[in-house]
Amino acid sequence: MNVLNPKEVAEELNGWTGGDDFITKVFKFKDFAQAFGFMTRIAIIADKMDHHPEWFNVYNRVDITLTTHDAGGVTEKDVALATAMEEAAA
Ligand code: H2B
Repeated sequence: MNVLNPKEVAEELNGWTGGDDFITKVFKFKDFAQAFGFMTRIAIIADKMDHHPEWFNVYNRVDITLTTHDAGGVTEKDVALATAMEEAAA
């Protein structure tokens, strides 16, 4: 799969930052239930996509890192999952 430039990818998304081989964003919710509801919806979508986030949750905050391990960088799969996250958090 084609590896993309993380900084260029991040610029096309809302609030994402590009690192060496990943894109990252901190999502903030009203409370834990909202954050975990988001994670639950994304878990189902991610598993169907066979593309899984690296994430860390504390209360209303979900720190997300997206990378395609098989490709060693950011790919269209990460763009698709990030876009699904934007829709789920809206
Ligand atoms: N998720 C992510 N983020 N990157 C991968 O390369 C990846 C994945 N590979 N989920 C999938 C699963 C692969 O390991 C399985 C065997 O299909």
